[in-house]
Amino acid sequence: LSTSRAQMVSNRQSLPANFRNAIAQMSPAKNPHDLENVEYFFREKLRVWCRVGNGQWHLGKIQSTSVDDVCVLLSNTDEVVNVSMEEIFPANPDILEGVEDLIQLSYLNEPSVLYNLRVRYSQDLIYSKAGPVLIAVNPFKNVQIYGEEFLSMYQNKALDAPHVYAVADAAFDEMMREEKNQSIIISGESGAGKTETAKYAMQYLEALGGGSFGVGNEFLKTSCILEAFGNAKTLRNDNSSRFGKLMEIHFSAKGKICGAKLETFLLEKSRVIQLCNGERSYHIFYELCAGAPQILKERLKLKAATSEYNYLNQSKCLTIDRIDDAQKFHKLMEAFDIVQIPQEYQERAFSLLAAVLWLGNVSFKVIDNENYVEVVADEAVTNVAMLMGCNSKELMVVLSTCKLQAGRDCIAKRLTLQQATEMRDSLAKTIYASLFNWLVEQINISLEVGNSRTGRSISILDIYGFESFKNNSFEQFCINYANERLQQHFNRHLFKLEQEEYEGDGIDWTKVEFKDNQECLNLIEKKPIGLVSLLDEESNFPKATDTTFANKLNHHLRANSCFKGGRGQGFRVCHYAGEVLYDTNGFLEKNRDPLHVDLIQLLSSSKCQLLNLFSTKMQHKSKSATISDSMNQSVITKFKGQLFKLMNKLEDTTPHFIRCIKPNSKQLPGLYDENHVLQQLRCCGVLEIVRISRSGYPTRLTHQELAVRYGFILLATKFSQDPLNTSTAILKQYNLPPEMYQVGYRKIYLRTGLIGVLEERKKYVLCGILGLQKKFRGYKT
Ligand code: AD9
Ligand code: MG
Repeated sequence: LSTSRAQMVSNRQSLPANFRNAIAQMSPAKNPHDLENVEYFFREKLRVWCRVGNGQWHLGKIQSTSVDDVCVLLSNTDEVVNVSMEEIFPANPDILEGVEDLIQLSYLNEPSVLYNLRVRYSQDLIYSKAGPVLIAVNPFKNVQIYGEEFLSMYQNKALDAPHVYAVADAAFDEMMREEKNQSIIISGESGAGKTETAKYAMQYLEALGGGSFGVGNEFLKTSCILEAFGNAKTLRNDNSSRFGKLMEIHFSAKGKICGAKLETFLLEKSRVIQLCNGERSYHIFYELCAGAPQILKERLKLKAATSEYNYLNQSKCLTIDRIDDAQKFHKLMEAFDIVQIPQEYQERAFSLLAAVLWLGNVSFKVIDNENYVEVVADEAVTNVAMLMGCNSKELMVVLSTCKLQAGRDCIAKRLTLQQATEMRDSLAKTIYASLFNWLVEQINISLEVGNSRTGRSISILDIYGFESFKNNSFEQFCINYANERLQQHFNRHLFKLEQEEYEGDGIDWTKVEFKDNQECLNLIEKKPIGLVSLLDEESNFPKATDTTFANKLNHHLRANSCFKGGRGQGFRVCHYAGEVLYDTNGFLEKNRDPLHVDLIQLLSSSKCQLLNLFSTKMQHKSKSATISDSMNQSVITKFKGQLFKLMNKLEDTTPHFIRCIKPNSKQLPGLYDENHVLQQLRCCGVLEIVRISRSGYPTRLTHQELAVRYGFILLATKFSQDPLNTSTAILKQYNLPPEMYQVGYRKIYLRTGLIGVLEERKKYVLCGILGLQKKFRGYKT
């Protein structure tokens, strides 16, 4: 090998000057926009991408160049435009149009990646790969690539095109082969298709490892319950999951499913009491109202229309296009039976849902000029009491007063209108969140088959993607924090993979630089001066307000480069996916999420066993909080603990990453909004993978592949039995500089852009041969 490399160094001197220049300047990291040699592209009449006034990318050819800008003839309109050097990138040769794996692209720039995905999307090829990562572009329509036929093709390895089935299959194979736990980590923005993708992955694993595990489709049925109680229509997605979930599926030594475990993260409780215009509360409320049989409706005192409930009517959105809530309710009842929730518990759960709805209609009247209130004794409060199995007088007292300890006595103090409303809403949120957690427990009981833990498992993570809105609050902060952690896991894993591949193939591993997000994680997690610690400290301080919290952050976190202060109550964080401005308004209260002792007592005095159960859990929680550190109870600390547990679990698995992309914000098929896609490619780190690969050798061809594609240039005598020798002979023949490639045992590793050079060289040689042939024929005739 070393002799062949030496030969190549000397051969390089014989390259034409412009060609040599092009290659020499092609070494990575020299130029941020790839087009190191505009002159070369101009002379060779190669296609380039250029961004014109409207921000869109267009293909074209360079007509002339000057110091600062370039004149380009656009291919689609024949228009000539002037663009600056920064807005020009090399386009890939035709043979690389619509490649399955972005890593195959010779030029890994943003317009090329966008175009490649677009070409595939227009042919309903919604899946692509970016090295080890699967990219799934949401089709927003039924694409005929699922179901039994495809399941069996992937199982029999008759198909290997990128697909979520292929990812699940690879995870399964690796688990069986290596006896190592696997994970499938799905991310993407709201509406990008994470939950659907997770369901297809579960469908595949259920088909593969079914058999002994019940009657089949258990996972999909549990998804139906979870979606009814944990999903809602938002402005971004008609079926948006408002919680994160991890489904851990266990397999026997024979590869049969022997149980599963579901874990959920941070349900959005505020949705129960407060809605944005155009959004809905959790599906289950509308499904219950639309689908409950008359007898149940009467028992639950349900009103005829959902619009009569204050918790539902505030957003002026009660239905979803093309969704039949009543039919969904019937599906849910079937799922309840599969999960074996006893009839009486189902009814108790429905009673609590109705109680929550009626709670929203409970009203207060102000009884003195200090704004103190009492509950209006109407059908709303009577129904709540009846549905909760409580005494209505007691309920009214709890909702309008709070008990204060005065020496040995306990006195009741009236609440103001605002305090009473908060108490009422807090009760509604507590009941709903407890019901959700209880359902997750029931699902877990039904999925657990024996105690046969085998160490063979595949965990599927469907977690909220990075969020950056105009107004970002505590929820976005938690979501983005989770994404920072996942991104770090992703980066580290990718680098490990790269390194392993290089080392395994016997080539030099020169350390590839990569952007770690540790600094941002420090900003959030560092003790005692990190965002989480400061938030907890301030939440525990009775006189603190959201403004004092913002001031505290500005004062203590300045030194961290990921922290940027903000005006008033705002602060900005530079996340890996972009800068986000948070508004501290509501942070402290959401983080404290107080459990009122009076409410817990009310629940424990109820005749409803479910409420008794919930109150016992809460009592346990509040007791442990007073015994140890009360900060343990804060929402952010609990979330952080859950995240750490999750990361530890994932560290023990071989990860498989799926990045879901939403092609447009209208949830419509066939619409590919480039800017929207680009923003997500940046956010979910797809361009980061591309960047990582650029730092190394993005193009990898086996020796056989190289011989098939470019070997025609060799004389028959130079073909060797040893594919490695053939490869080096080919590269020598093409006069490629040795610093631009590495020769491994199995593969050839090429630097960015080299494959394009090879293609051009091949064309050049072929033209020469064709010209000769023509001449030869002409001579003969
Ligand atoms: V959220 O963060 O929970 O708000 P997800 O989970 O990323 O979001 P979801 O899976 O719910 O998005 O997908 C949104 C919608 O896109 C679905 O309701 C489907 O209508 C549509 N979708 C997603 N993936 C596919 C698919 N592979 N085939 C067809 C799809 N339609
Ligand atoms: Mg979802």
